[in-house]
Amino acid sequence: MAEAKITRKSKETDIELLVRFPGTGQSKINTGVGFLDHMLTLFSKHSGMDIELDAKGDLEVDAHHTVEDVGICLGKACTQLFPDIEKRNRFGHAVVPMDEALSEVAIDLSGRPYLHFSADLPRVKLGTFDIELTEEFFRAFSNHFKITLHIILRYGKNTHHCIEAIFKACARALAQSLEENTNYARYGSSTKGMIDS
Ligand SMILES: [Mn+2]
Repeated sequence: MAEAKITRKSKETDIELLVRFPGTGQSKINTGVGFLDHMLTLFSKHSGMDIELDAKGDLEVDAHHTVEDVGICLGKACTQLFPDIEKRNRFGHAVVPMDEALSEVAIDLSGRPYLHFSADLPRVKLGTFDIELTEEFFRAFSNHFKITLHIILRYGKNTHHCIEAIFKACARALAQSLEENTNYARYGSSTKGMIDS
């Protein structure tokens, strides 16, 4: 089991993060933003990564800095944990329903950051979590893990369900992309012979 530890302190947030892979289904998450804790707990479970996270952010402003900086730290942790993408599936895809909502996510552990985020969501809050922070979280994550990440919400009515379907699909697609591939272990997953920017 490999682990990565990230400590990040700024004037806006103070974050300690430990990620283990392959995980045991355990997570201990406290960001002060209840909905984000809920999303990261299920992200941990479905991605196969154990996440221990303690984040203290400037919630008196709003949840923006906390959500974004947690995404940055998670991306950095994954970069540390997976230096051997050539041996893994590299691509991952998942379509995940959450009751009436359906989300599709495709991932390429490409070494190049790119986020496509297509979700028609109302600009509401779930607890202290602004819905538009979902995109900010995944942008920070894809920028710092340097992956190509396409997120599409196909449909859905309940905003909580929609966001949950997105996080679950992302976790499942990520788990697939991270699986070790015996063929690629022999000859690599890139025709260039390397994965980089
Ligand atoms: Mn839920």
